[in-house]
Amino acid sequence: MPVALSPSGHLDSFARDHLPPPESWPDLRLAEAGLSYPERLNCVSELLDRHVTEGRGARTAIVAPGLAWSYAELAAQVNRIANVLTRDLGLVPGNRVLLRAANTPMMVASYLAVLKAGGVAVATMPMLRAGELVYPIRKASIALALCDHRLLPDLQAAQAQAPELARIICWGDGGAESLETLMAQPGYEGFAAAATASDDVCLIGFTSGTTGEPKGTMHFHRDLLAICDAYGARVLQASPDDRFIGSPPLAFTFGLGGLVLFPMRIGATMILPEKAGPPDLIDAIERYRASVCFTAPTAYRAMLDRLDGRDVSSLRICVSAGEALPKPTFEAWLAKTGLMLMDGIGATEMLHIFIGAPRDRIRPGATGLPVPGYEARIIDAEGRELPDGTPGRLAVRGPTGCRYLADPRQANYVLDGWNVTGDTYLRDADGYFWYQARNDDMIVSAGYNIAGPEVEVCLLTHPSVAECGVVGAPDPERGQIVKAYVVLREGVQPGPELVKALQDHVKAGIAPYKYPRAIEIVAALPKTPTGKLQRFALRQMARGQA
Ligand code: 3UK
Repeated sequence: MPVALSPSGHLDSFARDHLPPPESWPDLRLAEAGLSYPERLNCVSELLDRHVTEGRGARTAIVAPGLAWSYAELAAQVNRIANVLTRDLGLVPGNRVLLRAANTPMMVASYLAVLKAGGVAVATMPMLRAGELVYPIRKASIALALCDHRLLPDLQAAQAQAPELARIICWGDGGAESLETLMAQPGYEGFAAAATASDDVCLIGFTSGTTGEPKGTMHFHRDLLAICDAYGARVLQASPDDRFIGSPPLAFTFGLGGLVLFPMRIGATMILPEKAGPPDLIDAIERYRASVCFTAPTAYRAMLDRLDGRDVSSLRICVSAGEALPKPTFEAWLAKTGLMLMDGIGATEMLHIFIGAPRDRIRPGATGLPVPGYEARIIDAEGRELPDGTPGRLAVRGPTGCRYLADPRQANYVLDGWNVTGDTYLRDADGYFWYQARNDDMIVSAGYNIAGPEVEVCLLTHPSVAECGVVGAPDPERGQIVKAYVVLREGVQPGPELVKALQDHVKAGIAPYKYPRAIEIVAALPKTPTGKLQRFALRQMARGQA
């Protein structure tokens, strides 16, 4: 597609200079999606300042342990940080800023301040260690970081290996050089948003690559609004009185959208508990009366066992994404809470969810329908569209799409203007999309194609199973055999009888040739920082290499 960009508002042209070559861009279909944004756009004016100027400044923006900020208070914090960035730290529009913190109010304010000042935010997962921080610093050429002081040591260690990171400013330690001290300077109350173009890059999200180096996905100011105006308005349909909560880190675009952008677009409240593991999440939902929850299917499953005697009746919308939602988890959540989980597939490349169903059109077991504004289809290896009912590669296009930072792998993700996510899906006659597997998660055993996730779904219906992962293990006779790694529920004793019972359970539930010939009981499954099962690590274990 011809890529015609608006005149940039960046002084530092790094982002524009490292966009993919025009021929490998995805089609970006804003008009077709019924979306339009002005040529000059700073998304923070729309997400935050507009609420203050239009008289909603007293509404609650953030609730966290021991703290509540109105929209006006959040705007004031953001202005002070933006002044520190530009006046004390020399930030010019287009500079990248690394952000390192848990999901705290200061993290949200810092993120928004970077965008308001025209910077490019590069948020990093709190659990990343020094070695993993070096790559994004170098790749995105980052000279400045804002960091929660509790997470400083790993960033300092990364800085030793990536000296281009010239300056780290911390908050929370109360020191003379701290962000808070700088923010308190007189004259820092107001800040005019940088006049960025709607298609200037405002964030680089690094994928938690399962193999190879992480990929930096670049997103524009308008993209942050587009996901709110497409998925948020047309599928999620939350209201300004909703109170959003969840577990994904803001460095994962699932968390950024679900916990910050969607609530801010409509002037709703973000709840930011300090900890957000499944037990903490239940505590926080109860304590703060959260009504909209964003987390992964495994977290919903883990919460299920702990819901007895708890009051989560404030919940009305529960979004599940990041991994396939097994139908047994959907059904158990419905039975316990009366709520249908809203499944949705998103990707860092697409910024957020592009297939999902509004609450009144959920079909249990299916991911859903293309989010209005997006198109999706199933293609074969040559890129030809396949008929309904046939599994193939999922391809999507819409207002957002993949733009890797200086990365030849762009050509693998975008084909003919379509974003090809690497997932095997099928579409039914009613237009619903059904997840089958990641393309490389198909197991070929004695000539049969077996989707690992289908076996996982079946195993999860057994009462002894807490979590599981199913992969192919090399086998001299069959090429591969189906091997299941299983985490047992608390109090369940492992043993040969249990293995046999699990195998029989699968044979009774799905075609018997799919049953796991090998089952290994493990204490935990390997996961990415975004909480996804690392099937490649299981495959390595199955090959005896781990
Ligand atoms: C898988 C799903 C089945 C799928 C994400 C919501 O997960 C997100 O982004 P990532 O880049 O991973 C993308 C890949 O994850 N996946 C995600 N959701 C589902 N598979 N059912 C689902 N509901 O393989 C996809 O290609 O980490 C999710 C919003 C923003 C995101 N970045």
